[in-house]
Amino acid sequence: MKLEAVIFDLDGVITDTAHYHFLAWKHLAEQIGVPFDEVFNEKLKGVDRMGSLNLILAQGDLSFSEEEKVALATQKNMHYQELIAGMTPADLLPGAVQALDSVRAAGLKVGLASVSRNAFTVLESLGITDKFDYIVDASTIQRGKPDPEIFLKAAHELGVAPEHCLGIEDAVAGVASIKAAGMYAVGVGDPEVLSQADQVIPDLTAFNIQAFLQ
Ligand code: B16
Ligand code: MG
Repeated sequence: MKLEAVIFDLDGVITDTAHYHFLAWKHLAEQIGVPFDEVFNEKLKGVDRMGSLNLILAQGDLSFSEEEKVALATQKNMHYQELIAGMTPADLLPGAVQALDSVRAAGLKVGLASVSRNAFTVLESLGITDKFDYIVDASTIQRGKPDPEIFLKAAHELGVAPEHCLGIEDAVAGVASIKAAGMYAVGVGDPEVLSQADQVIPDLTAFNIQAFLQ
């Protein structure tokens, strides 16, 4: 594989907003009587806001009108935005800045593929917006992960063929999205959970771009 670009996921890879999503969804789920734990939360990782709400409602065998669903999703998002309001560069996960810088220093393009509509705000708070050559605007994406759309869009905008891209993800749906896009997938987390990934590392401190360039 001739590597030309690395496309990063945000939540759970670069920063632990995954935990804030968990807290906000758990609060909402319990309010409507749906039991919510870390195991169920795995299914929501990388899935967009309405998709996540639909999974929670299905889990509780609940059905709401579109209007009620928009209100619930908005409530979750406002809670989430309160939780992320105090984020600073100290919230970067170990190895994140080094991984981003090492990719650019190696002469490769750097992309971001997050389905979060809050991604631009989070990147600004972390102070890393300028480390990316292209950041997908989640509001332009029709189909969330595991659909390959978001990774294909990033590759296209970076001007790199998918087979020359490497994607990095912490979510099962995200790894599936990378593989469906025809890219090499590096999973961040548990190898048993991310079994579809080509390689799994515990966190970005273990990411070595040089190993992919030889
Ligand atoms: P928002 P990623 C995803 O971000 C999260 O993993 C997922 O849990 C969340 O529901 C989704 O963003 C939408 O986020 O409500 O902020 O638009 O992993 O693709 O960076
Ligand atoms: Mg993620």
